[in-house]
Amino acid sequence: MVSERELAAARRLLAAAGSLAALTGAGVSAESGVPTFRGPGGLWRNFRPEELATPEAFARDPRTVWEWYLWRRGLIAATEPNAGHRALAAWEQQHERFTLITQNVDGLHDRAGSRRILKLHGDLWQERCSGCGYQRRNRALAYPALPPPCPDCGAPLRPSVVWFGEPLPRMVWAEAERAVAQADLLLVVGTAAQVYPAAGLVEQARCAIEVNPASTPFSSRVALALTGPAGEVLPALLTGGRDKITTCPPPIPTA
Ligand code: BJW
Ligand code: ZN
Repeated sequence: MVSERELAAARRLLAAAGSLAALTGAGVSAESGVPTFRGPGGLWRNFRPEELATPEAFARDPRTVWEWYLWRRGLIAATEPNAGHRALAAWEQQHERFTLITQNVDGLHDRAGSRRILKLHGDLWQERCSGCGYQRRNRALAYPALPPPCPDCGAPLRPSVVWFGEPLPRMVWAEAERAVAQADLLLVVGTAAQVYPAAGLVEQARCAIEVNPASTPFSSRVALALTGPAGEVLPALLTGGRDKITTCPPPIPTA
């Protein structure tokens, strides 16, 4: 768990930061009841998420891939944003120079009230045609036939998310890199930081604080690794007291 000393050090870094960026991953939604990708609970009908989140899987078996996404839509539709999402949304309202970058496709940051969100891996509630340029937002939890056909050309629709081997949306990625380059501090929240290029943003940060109950490849390289759940740590950090200025220190060795 996070000590008062660590929280105070993190608050000092936040107070010193003129501009802030946050990179979130599946862990920020874990306390809402959304399963993460890796680790316990990551399996669905004996499939590993990594096996389904690929263009090859969709080409081979679009029905199974759609069933997985519709199952996730149903599960997410029944959840609510948690205190971690809300703390980030509140921070955005109070600070001009803040950029939220997420790898999540669940829409919980939107529902918590965040307005400017760079979605690196797309959106589960957006669909696009695998043939023509047709796109639509859709909250459907079931379809008469899978994969659903494009109303314009009849080709299979697909979830508008980024699968392994696919490029990230170019403008979104460019904005995320710019935001991290300009930020005095990057909060890295609830990501195993194993998927690139998103994880590479942590390497580009001038100074970073990690919020995660488990350690990641970056835990020993960030200025502070706050070992706890986002729903507890973010409210304590972002809505807590403000201390005096400091500059980014070298990493604090973990006990
Ligand atoms: C808590 C918590 C609590 C729990 N509070 N925390 C460089 C090196 C090696 C490989 C590559 C490389 N560059 C690219 C690659 C290939 C590949 C890749 O990264 N592979 C690695 C796995 C090795 N990357 C790609 O293919 C990317 N595309 C690309 O590079 O394109 C290049 C290209 C250019 C031009 C033309 C063509 C291609 C695309 C990656 C797309 C990833 N997509 C997915 C699916 C999205 C749709 C969907 O949701 O279905 O994105 S995979 C999945 O992983 C999803 C996630 O966004 C992403 C990251 O996962 P995340 O968020 O880190 O979740 P978990 O589960 O791993 O971790 C959860 C964490 O939360 C844990 O640490 C817990 O401890 C923590 N936690 N409770 C806080 N309460
Ligand atoms: Zn079409």
